[in-house]
Amino acid sequence: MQNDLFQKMKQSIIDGERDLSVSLAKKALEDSVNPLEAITDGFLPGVDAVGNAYAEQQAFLPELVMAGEAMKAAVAVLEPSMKASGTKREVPGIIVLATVEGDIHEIGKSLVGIMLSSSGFEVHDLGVDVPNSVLIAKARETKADIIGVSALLTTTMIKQKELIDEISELGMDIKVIVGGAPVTKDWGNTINADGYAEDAFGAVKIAKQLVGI
Ligand code: B1M
Repeated sequence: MQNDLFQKMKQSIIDGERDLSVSLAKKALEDSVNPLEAITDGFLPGVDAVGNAYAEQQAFLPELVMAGEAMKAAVAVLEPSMKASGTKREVPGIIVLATVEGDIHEIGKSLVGIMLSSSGFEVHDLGVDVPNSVLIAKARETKADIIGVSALLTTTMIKQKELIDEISELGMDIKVIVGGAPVTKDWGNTINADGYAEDAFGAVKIAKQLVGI
């Protein structure tokens, strides 16, 4: 039953059917399907399939755009109940989050933000295509404990390194977590990131470790 729903979710993303992905997300909520499972086991495989097809030139930019829009719309339906399921308690830490400059991929970064805020963190999500200077200014303004930066392009990952270098030159006492599809643990180590996470769960785990809980 649930597998059938997940299969339909995957296909709605592959077909770029925004209205269908939204109604399937609503159905998941009606049927008490865990919203995060709906994203990771239902919709995400569709995004991966389109991404792979694009890489193999079996799909083209319009399909990528439509898949992205369908995914974003489905996540928007599921987001409130994901947030609601988080236990609100004393804020364990303040996090400034963004996708790096030159990069407009927002879905993964937003998922990380949702998971962090539903785990109690105060999250300032600055959006996409955000210059390092803006991240640093916001971190200072909010007295943040952590900056989280997402990069989805091999050409924009370098901005994560530049951020860490700049923070180190400024002598700021703040941790940096990096993530995004092309980002690896090795890359995180190479650029001296304080943490790397493969997915949104991992980001919460690392953030908790970094603030000592
Ligand atoms: Co783009 N795109 N895209 N794209 N896109 C990729 C990334 C690509 C791999 C597709 C491919 O070729 N197979 C490829 C990059 C290749 C490379 O760099 N080597 C690519 C390309 C080339 C491009 C353009 C250059 C295409 C063009 O214009 N010719 C262009 C770039 C524009 C720009 O940014 N300047 C572009 C544009 C777009 C759209 C706008 C059409 C759309 C984005 C829509 C949107 O976000 N609103 C889009 C999409 C949808 C994709 C794919 C298909 C899916 C990305 C996504 O949302 N994944 C992607 C292929 C793929 O990744 N399979 C692709 C779902 C999301 C939940 O996963 O973002 O990885 P992800 O996040 C995960 C983890 O990575 C991790 O947790 C998240 C949840 O588990 N994570 C973190 C992410 N951030 C983290 C931060 C953390 C910790 C963990 O700590 C802070």
